[in-house]
This record gives sequence, C-alpha cells and structure tokens, in this order.
Amino acid sequence: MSSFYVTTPIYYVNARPHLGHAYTTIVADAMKRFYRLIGADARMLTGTDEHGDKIVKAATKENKSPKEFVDGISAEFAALWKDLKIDYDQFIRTTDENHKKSVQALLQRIYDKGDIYYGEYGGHYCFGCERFYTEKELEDGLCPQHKTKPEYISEKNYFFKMSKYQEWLKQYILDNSDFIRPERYRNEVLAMLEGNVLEDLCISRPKSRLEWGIELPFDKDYVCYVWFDALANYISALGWGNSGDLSLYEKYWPAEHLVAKDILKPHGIFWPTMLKAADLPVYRHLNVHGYWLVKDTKMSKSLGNVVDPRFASEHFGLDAFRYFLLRDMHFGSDASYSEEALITRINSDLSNDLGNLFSRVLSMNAKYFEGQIPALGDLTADDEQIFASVDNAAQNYIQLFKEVRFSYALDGLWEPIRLMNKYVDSQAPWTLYKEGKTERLACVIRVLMENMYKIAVLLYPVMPESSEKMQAQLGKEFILHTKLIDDLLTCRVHLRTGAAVSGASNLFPRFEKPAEEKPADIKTNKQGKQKKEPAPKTDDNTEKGLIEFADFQKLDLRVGTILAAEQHPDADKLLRFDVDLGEDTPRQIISGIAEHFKPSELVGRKVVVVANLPPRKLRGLVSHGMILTAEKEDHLSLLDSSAPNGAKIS
Ligand code: ME8
Repeated sequence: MSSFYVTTPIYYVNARPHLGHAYTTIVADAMKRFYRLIGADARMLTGTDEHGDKIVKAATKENKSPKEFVDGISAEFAALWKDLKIDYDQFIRTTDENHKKSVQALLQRIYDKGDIYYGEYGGHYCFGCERFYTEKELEDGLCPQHKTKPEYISEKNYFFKMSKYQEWLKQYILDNSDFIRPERYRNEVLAMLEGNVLEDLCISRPKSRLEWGIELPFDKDYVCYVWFDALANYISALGWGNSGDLSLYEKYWPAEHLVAKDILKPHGIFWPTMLKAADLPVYRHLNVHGYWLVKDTKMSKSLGNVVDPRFASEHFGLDAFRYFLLRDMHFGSDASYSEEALITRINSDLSNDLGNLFSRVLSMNAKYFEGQIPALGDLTADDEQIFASVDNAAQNYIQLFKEVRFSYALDGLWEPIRLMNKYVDSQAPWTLYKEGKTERLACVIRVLMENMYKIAVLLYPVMPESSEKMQAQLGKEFILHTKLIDDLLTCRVHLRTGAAVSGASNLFPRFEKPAEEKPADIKTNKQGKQKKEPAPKTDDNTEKGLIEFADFQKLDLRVGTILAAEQHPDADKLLRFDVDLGEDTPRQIISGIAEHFKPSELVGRKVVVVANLPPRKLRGLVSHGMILTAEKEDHLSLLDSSAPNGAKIS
C-alpha cells in the first residue's frame, strides 16, 4: 500500500487560532481523508511552534512563564482541532523532549559535515518575523511583513552554509516542475534564487539575549534559531534523530507540506537546503495557498475582523463550512471570507443542488417503491449520459484533488449533480407513475441512486459526516478499504435491489443572509435559521409592563471582564470588545457606547453581559452578546460585579 504524509505548519502559540489556521488544517485533513479513500496509508501531522523571542514577549505580557504560556495556547489549538473533528495522527510541540533531540541531531550532522561555521554578523532583525533582513529585502527601511523598523543587531553567531546549495536547489526546482506548487510560488522561489543572492543562514541566538530555545549541541552558550528548530518538526515527528526507531520515518518520509504564502521562503529555501546538507531526501511537494481576507483586508486583532472558525462551523454546520472553504478558495490565490458568501454557497450548492437531489429522490422512492431500492432495467441514452457524466467527473475530481486544485475538483463534481436534477425534471417520474410505467420509473430512480451513491463517496474527504449520512440514507455503510475507489470507478451497480433506504433527507438547511443593524424582530434557531418573533400577547400583565418570571429566566446574564476594547473600524458610535465570560475563547461584543467611554478606560473592567442573544451583525462585525449599562441623566455606567467571570446572574 502506498503511503502519504501531509503536514500543516506548526502554528505559533503567541496568538489564538483563527480561520487561517483552521483552513490549512482542514485542507490537510481533507487530503489525508482523500488519500485514505483512494487506498493509501495516510498520515497527518500538525502542532505548535513554541520557541523564540515572540513567544517570550507574549508570555511576559500575560505575566506567565514561557512554558505556562505555551501550554495554554497549544491546548487551545488542540481543542479547536477536536471540535473541528480533525483526524490528525500526531500533534507535535517543539518543546517536546524528542523534538529537541532531533533538532540537536540535525544540527550536529550538518556541523560535522562542515556546513555550519561561527562568524560575526550584523543585520536588520525583525522580532515579529524572528529573522534578519538584508538591506534589499526591506521596504522603505521597514519589515515587509510587519511594516515596523527592524533593530540593527551585530553579534557572533553560527551560520549554515545555505549559499553552497543555491545552484543545487535551483536545478532541483527546474527539474521538478511541481515541487513547489501552484506555479506562481515556484516562480517566486526561483526569483529568490536568481543571481548569486542566497546568503548563509544565521541559525543561532546567544543565550545572553534569548534563553527560550533548543541549546546547540556544540556550544551551550547558544540556542537554535526558531525556524531551524521549527522546520525540523516534520522529521522529528517521525522519530528521525530521536528514537532509534526509524520505521515511521522510512514509511512516510518524504512529506507533502501545506503552508500559506507567508512562509514560502523558509519552506521553499531553508528547508530543502537543510535536508540536502543533512543528506536527507527533500519533501515531495510544497503546496502553497493564499490568504483568507475579510472584506479584502488582512485579518487582524486590531481591526477586530478575525474570523472564529468554531463559531462558523457550529453555526453553519461543520461540513458546510469545510465545503465552503475548499470550494471558495482557489488554492494558491487569496479569497474573501464573509457570512454572505458562505450562506450563498450553502444555499446554492448544498441546499438547492445536492440536498434537493437527495430529498427529491428519496421521497419519490418512498412514495413509489415503499422505500426499497428498485431494479435497474434497460438503460436509455439519457441514463447512460448520467453514468458517463458522473464517471467522468469522478476521474477529474481525483486528478484535481491530487493536484491540490480543490475548488476545481468540487466545481466539476457539481456538474453531474445539476445534471441529475435536470434528469429528474425531464424524466418526470411522477408522470411515469401516473401512466403506470413502473419498470421505467424503477430504472430512473435506480440510475439516480447509484450515481448519488458515487457522489456521496467522493465527497468523503470534504464533508465526511454528510458523506456517511448520504451513504446511510442509500442503505450503505461506509467502510474504507483499499479497493473502494477502483470498485466505485469501474462498477456500475453498488446498491442492493430491495434494500430499505431512507424515505426523506434533510441534509443542508438553508440560511437567510445576516441582516445588517438592528434586526430586533429576528431570532436565530439552533440551525441558524432565522424566524420572525411571534407578536407579543397583550394580556393584563404586559399592559402593566410586567413580565412573567419564566420570561426573566430566559435571560442568560453573565459576569465577564473586558480583555480588549477598540473603536469599531466603520462606525463612530460603536466599540468592539473581547470579553472573557469564562468560556474557551473570549467573545466579540459590539456595543453602541462609544460616546460615553474611551476604549482604553474599559480594558480590565468587569461587566454584565446578556449571553444568549443571537449573534447580530453591526456594521460588518458580529456581536455575540450585549453589555448591560445603566443610564441616568445622560450619564452611562457599566454594571459592575465582583463575581468571577462566567458567573450566572439569577
Ligand atoms: O508561521 N489565511 O506560524 P503561524 C490563510 N510557526 N492561512 C493563514 C492565514 C490567513 N489569513 N493566517 C494564517 C508560523 N494562516 C510558523 C510556522 S512551520 C515549520 C512554522 C495559516 O502561526 C497558514 O497556514 O504564523 C500560514 O502559513 C500559517 O497559518 C502561519 O502560522
């Protein structure tokens, strides 16, 4: 059985996980599931990158030791992957003892080979990127990523002779056209290698400046540069250089790496040259994707537009969210995230096309054949066209998935889905039924079911739970085995005549577009469907302005602390808050109190929050609750409480 090994970047633990991290991890999960589906022994690695200046700074800001701090955020990543049902095999942390041993083994090996030397270096160091920049790389003297002025640092350090491998790397990329893909990133790396530009890489930091790192095996006064340490995770996770047991390494290396464009250079240049210097085979592919933007702007904490993947997946359904991410981003290019785009995609592709097909066919089958799979008869040209269209789409889908062109793969799969809906209309089973043409009716329904089954199986990597559900609705249990995909592509019949199938199907509920501003009469139910509030009953109590105790009990009032406060980017009267309500992640709350308070004076204040209001969009930002205030003679105060965060007021 062939093997397959996909990796995500190991994420920095200086920030909480967001949509961008979730995207790469979901893609890796979909790739692992895809390779399992086509019969490979697939493995997935993710984890956290925990050393370096950045982390020390973030920990100091929260008055925590680096270890205490990294444990907390690393656990948040792991918890998110659990909620998003990511099927990874291993979660590596660069503070793991085994990883440290590997990094030291790799350093020692390259040192022994003579490719690491000691020298003096002066350069422009960006603390955000944790790397030195050359004069040429700076833009107007600023770091191109962070737009901040780097610090000029001069010190003695260890260097990896990266320049020695420049020509080899260039030739390797030229000889292997999809080593780095899509092509634009291959070209970017080739451009970085034009001329004699590659400098040696500074791979140490003196302990006098930074202690939070892995000690160099050949000089205890230095720790390893965080990128050298981090990149090694891809092999240390397989036991290379730490366990003596190389079975995982031998089985799974070389890897299929997944990263976004921000870390192209370390993965496209540092890593292959490090591997080459250590006489190890380079990775199979570097798959580079673009950035998720929000309203064409980079997500950033200060803009308050950071998308919470947990909320989106809970609200819209995990599979629908996964489908959207893989379908709407053309792998390699940037894509724009918005709830409107997500809802449009769900309603058109999932509810209208796929969901509708399942629901129509299964309910007709319940009506015409008492929910049992009817027999396939003689096929007409129209029937053949359906089989051919699904088979053709399936072949393309598999090829495109291998080429990490997920959006095209899915787009292609939707052609037969739409064709099947048209086939239902043109074959008009209801007329066949009325006219008593039972054999033809049976054949039409069976043609549909067989092909719906194929689509359901193919969708497993993207929508695993829905795929299993669709197969179950067609009377099939999903069991992965090495011949599954070959059978699917070569056999026409997979279902059993007479088997009982589901009589109905409601796979993907429709969503209404979020209303802007004050939708006071709108409530959201569990599936996120919006419904009108019933008109209030006017009884005696309501006339007197009294409410029932049961009505009061509906309010979920909670104590919280404001962690961050800032002006709403698009509205003078609104402020944006992150409020800690004792939950896993702080809540974003938008409140119209900008005329009464300065954001800076609110940070750290205790507040009372209505915690069970439906999410509501205010000038583009979603508010997950309401901060209570008290007003007298135009003076607004916050409701204070000394109770702990999350305490319920009753
Ligand atoms: O760079 N859109 O960690 P990191 C899409 N520790 N993907 C995004 C994104 C966005 N807006 N924002 C982040 C590091 N990502 C290093 C990696 S690997 C040996 C060391 C994803 O926490 C994307 O995968 O900054 C990107 O490459 C990664 O998060 C950067 O994560």
